[in-house]
Amino acid sequence: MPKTNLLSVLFPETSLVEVDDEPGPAEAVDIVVDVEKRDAIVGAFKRYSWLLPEKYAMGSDEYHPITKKGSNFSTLGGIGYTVIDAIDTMQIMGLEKEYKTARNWIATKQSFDRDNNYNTFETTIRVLGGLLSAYHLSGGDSLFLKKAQDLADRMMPVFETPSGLPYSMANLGLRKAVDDPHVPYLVSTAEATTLQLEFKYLSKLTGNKKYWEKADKVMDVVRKAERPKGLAPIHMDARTGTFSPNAEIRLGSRGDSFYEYLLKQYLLTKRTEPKFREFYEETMTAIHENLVQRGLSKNHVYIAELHPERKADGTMDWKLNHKQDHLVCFLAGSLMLGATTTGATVNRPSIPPKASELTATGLRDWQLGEELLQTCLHTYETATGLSPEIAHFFHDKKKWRHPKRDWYVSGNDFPGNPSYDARYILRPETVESLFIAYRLTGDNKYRDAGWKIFQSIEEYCKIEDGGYASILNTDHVRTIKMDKMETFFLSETLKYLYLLFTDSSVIPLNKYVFNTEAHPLPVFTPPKL
Ligand code: DMJ
Repeated sequence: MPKTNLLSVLFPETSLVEVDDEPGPAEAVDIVVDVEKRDAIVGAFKRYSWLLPEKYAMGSDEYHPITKKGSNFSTLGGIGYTVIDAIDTMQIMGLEKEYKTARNWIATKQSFDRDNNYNTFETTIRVLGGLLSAYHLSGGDSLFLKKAQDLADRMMPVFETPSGLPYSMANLGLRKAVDDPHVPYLVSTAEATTLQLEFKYLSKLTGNKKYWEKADKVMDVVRKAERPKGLAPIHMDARTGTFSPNAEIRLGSRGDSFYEYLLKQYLLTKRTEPKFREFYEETMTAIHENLVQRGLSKNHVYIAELHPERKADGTMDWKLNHKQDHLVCFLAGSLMLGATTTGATVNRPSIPPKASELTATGLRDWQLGEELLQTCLHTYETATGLSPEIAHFFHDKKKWRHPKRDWYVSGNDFPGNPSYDARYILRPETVESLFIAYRLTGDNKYRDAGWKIFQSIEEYCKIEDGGYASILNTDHVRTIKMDKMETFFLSETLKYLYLLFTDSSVIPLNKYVFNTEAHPLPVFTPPKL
């Protein structure tokens, strides 16, 4: 089967901007496209995810697949949250018609001039990231860069805090930062530290150093802050630049992409900034030392949380909480990618890497990544074959009651009243890790697992006349669908599934870094600004 890059076939006049070849996982000769499965994923995107939103809700921020309606964050109109998050998936899948329609909407109707508050982090990863990828993948279509710069300029006031940590919201129309009136200066750690790839790449493209400096300053503040056990609690204070004393430590919500971007910042700028490598390595060691636990039934490894607790003498201590968010599953692929880059003794480790090509910490992280991915797949062993939002792990032998599983859903009363934890909201983290694991090993078990997940999505989340919905209870076959299709289903879940079945020349891991919303950005040498 010849290697095909759909983009250069579809857009020959603006074929992919060349990116330098970098050290990193070598292209494997045996990672070839699986045409049938790849095209089935394209079919899902095309027939069920895109055409109907185009018909009913083009340009709306969010899409509701059951009522077939769009909704916007502002009564003044949408900013194209969904379509911008999805456009690079169209480019990568080679969906010319859909791409042209989307681009035309962005060119003629899209506006950020909305007097409304938008979350700094979500807008950066989904919209700014989407525009930057679209710019690169279009071969430099200036429309996307102009939009990206317009958006970033409207958000820049968020960095004007005493410490430099960003406010959590921006009013894009008024070009003003917005603080939370109930908890002033409270910043979520992942949100503050997941802007750097996007703002730095924008500096590289525009030659304007202001984006770089503001984003990099945030990392300097976080680096200097005292971190309990070498880990990062999920909240910070934008006045002082310190971690909140009562905040939990977790790799799930509000913590996750802090850990993800440590590695990715190092890789994006061609490994020229050792401070990120050091920060990443220290932090991974802290995870191994403090959070890694094993299940009672199957001995699966999981990443627990630490919750602050006041002791009888009034001092604070940390207590393990044996819960793992679905979000944590990004870490499996991230550890494997880190092992073959920061943890490698050679520039291009084999596929799969030989033990002799990895350092001791590289080997340690590779093994944890592989094992954690198996745990994430273990959480997909439910009635629907889909993983819940949150898995609690049995840790007390007296309460342990499920010989087949290491985990359970807390407060689940199915089918009647499932807890929030029981839902599957079309999240991507496990398929993201499967994609990375497959590219780094060539082991078909990862494709098989991804295909199984895709089939479960087809069976339980697909709405027959268009779109995909989140489901309320992963552990019941008569689960109820919710009228919401998260934008990350289009930007991440289907993109990573697609890339799992393409050959490895499509967005190769040694030339691209995916932002946390799966928007690929090309690696580059830091510009002299
Ligand atoms: C996405 O918006 C990003 O992956 C983010 O980092 C975490 N949450 C969702 C997907 O689950």
